[in-house]
Amino acid sequence: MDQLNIQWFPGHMTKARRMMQESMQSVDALCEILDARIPNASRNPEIDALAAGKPRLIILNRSDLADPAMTKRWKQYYESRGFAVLDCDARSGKGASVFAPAVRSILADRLEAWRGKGQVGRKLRVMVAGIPNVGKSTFINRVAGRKAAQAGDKPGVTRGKQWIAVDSGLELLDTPGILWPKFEDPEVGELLAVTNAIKAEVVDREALGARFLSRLCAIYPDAVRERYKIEAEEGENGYDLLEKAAQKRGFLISRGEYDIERMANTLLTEYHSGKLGRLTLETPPV
Ligand SMILES: Nc1nc2c(ncn2[C@@H]2O[C@H](COP(=O)(O)OP(=O)(O)OP(=O)(O)O)[C@@H](O)[C@H]2O)c(=O)[nH]1
Ligand SMILES: [Mg+2]
Repeated sequence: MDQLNIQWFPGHMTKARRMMQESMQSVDALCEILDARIPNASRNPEIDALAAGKPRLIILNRSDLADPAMTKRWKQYYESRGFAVLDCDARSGKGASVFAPAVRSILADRLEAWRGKGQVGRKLRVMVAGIPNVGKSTFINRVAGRKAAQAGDKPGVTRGKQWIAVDSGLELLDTPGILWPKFEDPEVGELLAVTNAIKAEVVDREALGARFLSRLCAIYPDAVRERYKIEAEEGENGYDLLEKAAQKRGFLISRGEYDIERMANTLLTEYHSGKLGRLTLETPPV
């Protein structure tokens, strides 16, 4: 099956990228929110340049939908590369309470220096950045303990920047989700589309579902068997698998013809809502 060539870098992202570059000067640290199911594909390759040497923190969000053992491995992987890493389920708020203390610990030297200069009331400012729809605004609301930023389950909800006070000494900058001009590896585009970081309208959902079902059969055959009652046989491609699953679900169009597009959409929706279980799609390099 051919790989999908998904690209999505609309004008509002170019604008947001520029705004973030400019705002970097006025923040003390950068907090990068990743999707714990795709901790590599959800990392913006431009983020190091954006961070401009500022202290960093990585949040593995949507940990409720990711395989806990894999989240642990990814956490260790990024820690071994010098990052402070937290895992979080921003929807329920699990993991959010340790964020503010973690920021203060990373920036302890700066706080100390400010104290030395008599700047006792000075606030720490942290930019929260990440791919579209990863949960940045939901995370900020959890950390702040109130609904200050607008959130919603589609990419592109946050359009401008917004400062949100967490407490008297910490402010967070909510930013629009951004991607980058080109996905060098087409698989990255597919993983971003599967996790709803890419607007559904720019994606061939049937082709994406077919490729995704093939991938799941290879890495999580038990989860597929349990949910869709199918098994991948030698020589079957993703469309064959979608058809078998559509048949099991009774998605009949006419005699002997099954609705594989409906099945593709069902699969993608069910994966996103966690109905297949907690499945992580990437393994950390060893
Ligand atoms: N299951 C689960 N859902 C989450 C989690 N965090 C956020 N969500 C959901 O993901 C959707 C997107 O959340 P937002 O906070 O709007 O995401 P965002 O990164 O601000 O998105 P943009 O502003 O569009 O870039 C919402 O429906 C949230 O409820 C999480 O940890 N687990
Ligand atoms: Mg947002």
